[in-house]
Amino acid sequence: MSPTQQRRLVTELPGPRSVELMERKQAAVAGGVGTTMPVFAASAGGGIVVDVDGNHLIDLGSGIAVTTVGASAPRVVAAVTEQVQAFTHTCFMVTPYDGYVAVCEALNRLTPGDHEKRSALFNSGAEAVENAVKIARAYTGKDAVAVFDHAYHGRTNLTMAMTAKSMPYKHGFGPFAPEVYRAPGSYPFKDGKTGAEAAAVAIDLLEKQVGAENLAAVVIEPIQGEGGFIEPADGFLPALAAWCRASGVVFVADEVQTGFARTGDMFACDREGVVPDLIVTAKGIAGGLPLSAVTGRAEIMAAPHAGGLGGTYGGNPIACAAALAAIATIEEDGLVERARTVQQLIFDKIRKIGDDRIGDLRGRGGMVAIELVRPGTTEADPRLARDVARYCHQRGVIVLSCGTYGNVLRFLPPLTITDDLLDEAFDVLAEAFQETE
Ligand code: PLZ
Repeated sequence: MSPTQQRRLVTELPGPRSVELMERKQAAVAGGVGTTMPVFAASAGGGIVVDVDGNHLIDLGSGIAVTTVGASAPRVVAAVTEQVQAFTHTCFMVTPYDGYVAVCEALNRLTPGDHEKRSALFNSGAEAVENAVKIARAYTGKDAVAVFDHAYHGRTNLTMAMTAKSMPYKHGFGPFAPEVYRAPGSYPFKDGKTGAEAAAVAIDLLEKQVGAENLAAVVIEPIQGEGGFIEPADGFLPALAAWCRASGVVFVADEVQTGFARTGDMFACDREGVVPDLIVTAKGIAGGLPLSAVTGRAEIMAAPHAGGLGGTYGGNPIACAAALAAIATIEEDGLVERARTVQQLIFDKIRKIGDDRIGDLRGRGGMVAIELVRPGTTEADPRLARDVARYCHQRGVIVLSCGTYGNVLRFLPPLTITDDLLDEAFDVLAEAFQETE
């Protein structure tokens, strides 16, 4: 049952129960596992997270872009309940079940391009990225993988190598997987380049420093997530995809964060008609249950030998039931369109703030960010980002920061949030700018 869709604070944040749980966390949970807010959740749904003290917080984070359909979407709750009563697990590699096949059919239908496709299911975004690299290597017989500045692809060993930022993701955790090369991307706010110009720089680097004949895959987030919600200039992705196609390099879109209606298209690649060879999905795919996938051209997906792909839990039946229900919710409730409305609403509210420390307002759909800078420059102001986020947190609005320089505030609400809640959340943000030096 969805909580009352209203912000309501009944204690200071964190309240006494959260404080108590935080103490238990410190005594029991490894210190390496951080939290954005010291507030423990009791229930969540729509655009609200209710904490253990009864505070109702407005959710502008969706648990990092996961609960696009809400954290207790009715269809998801019903489908999961039904599946959990039937069976929780058999292992698809032992005795398969139809939910897995149905999710693959849905992915093959929904992802960009009308070529013949196949899919394989995994548990986390990082695991799926790793498998996309395995598949691209098996198909091309080549080793090298190209990624970009500000990229985020996960925390496993290979994906740490692919992720750009050292602290906190990589620091002290090496050595990292070899044959990963990093190219400059497109960052219009900072590089002032057109998409074609930025692509030419990246392609030149890859040709000269790696060589297409050594390159198995180019892996790219169509809008970078953790790295700062960086939306490449128009033409960058199509130019890169075209170069890959002409050079025998597998073009892999990491749509873990951007996928499933988040950006106002079913997938972010759709906007410019980019058709990736492989697309990696997770997060928004299953309404909060752990599921991820690699979907791609049938001939590429066929490259690994039988038994070469898998994992005990990959495509768990409960997660698959949730995914089918989440996808039905997105399609039947028009959440792609809703994401565009959400973008308009957020853009309008932020433009009204009119603070010259907001250097850039960017993003698409329900994936919007502001980059905070010293007025008139592109110089990062991470302290302001931290203070504004803290102000919002204390008033019951969950906002997340991101960016290589920690100076980006990102807004990615569940697409089931009401207009009223959005309006109120961005009033709090406006207040935060007024109150923060
Ligand atoms: N690719 C584009 O955004 C996960 C990371 C949170 P997993 N982003 C949130 C954190 O601090 O760990 C992400 C992503 C993109 C891959 C991943 C990895 O997905 O499900 O976290 O493994």
